[in-house]
Amino acid sequence: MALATILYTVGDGVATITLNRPDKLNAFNDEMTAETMAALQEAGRDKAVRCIVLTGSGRGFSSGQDLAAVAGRGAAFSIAEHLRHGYNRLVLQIVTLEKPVIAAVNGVAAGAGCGIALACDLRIASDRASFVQAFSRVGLIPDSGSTWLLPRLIGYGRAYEMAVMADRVPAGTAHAWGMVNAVVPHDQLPEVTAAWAQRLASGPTLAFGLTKRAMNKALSMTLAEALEYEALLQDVAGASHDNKEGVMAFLEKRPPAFRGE
Ligand code: LHQ
Repeated sequence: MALATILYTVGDGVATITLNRPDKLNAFNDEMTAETMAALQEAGRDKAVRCIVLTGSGRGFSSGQDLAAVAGRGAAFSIAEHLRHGYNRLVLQIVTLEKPVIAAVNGVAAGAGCGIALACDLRIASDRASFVQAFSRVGLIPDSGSTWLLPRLIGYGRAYEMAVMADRVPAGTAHAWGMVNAVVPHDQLPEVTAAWAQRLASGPTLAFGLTKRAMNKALSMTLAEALEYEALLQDVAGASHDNKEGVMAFLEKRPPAFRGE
């Protein structure tokens, strides 16, 4: 892939997508949205990839929509169409990609950048990171999944506070509120992320993917429906190489050698 706005690397089962417009704190223009979607599609297709890391270059994770890029588009510009063709697809792509996606939040995550971090399965934050629902600062409502994702992660009261106050929530508070899985010293973010990603990439990828599907669906199901869906998907996981290998490894008192299938 010839890329202008992101970096894409694959190694040891992990694909790393680095948003790479550091002068703008990795604000999304149309090209960066398209390249990120293409990279996620490639990571989804590539059997060698069993975990994806999304991070930013420089001092930001992403400042959301590049406001300069949309400012001059005139009255014919439809935000709804912009969302449908861009962030909505990107967020759904992350949530439906059946491999673990880690956001390594290296700095500020604002607006759509915050929504995209929330769409990832796990968030590891630098102690310099912060989260801002910046939308109301520019007279907008939260988008990029924030109205759905944020109340589920931190509850309505805190989510609404973030939306209407639009203050920066520092990494420590985000952790206390359940928005991030871990906070690490800034210079340790790459190595801690690599350790988590390595562990996930050597795990039972099929089961991890089905877990993601089941948990996301269960959020809008009754308990009875979720139990039945678990039963259906457990049949699929139960027919996998990794289920047989996991059981054998347990009985033989050795570590499992999962293949991700
Ligand atoms: C930026 C941006 C940015 C351009 C920093 N754009 N340049 C969907 C559909 C359609 C329309 C609208 O929106 C959406 C969804 C959204 O995402 S709406 C929310 C858009 N994002 C924002 O409103 C956040 C704007 N940025 C900020 O509030 C601050 O930059 C934050 C709080 C993120 C960081 O503050 P600082 O650490 O103080 O950095 P800074 O403000 O000095 O920014 C550094 C540079 O990055 C600066 O450029 P310069 O040439 O002056 O050095 C900024 O202009 C540029 N930049 N965000 N979104």
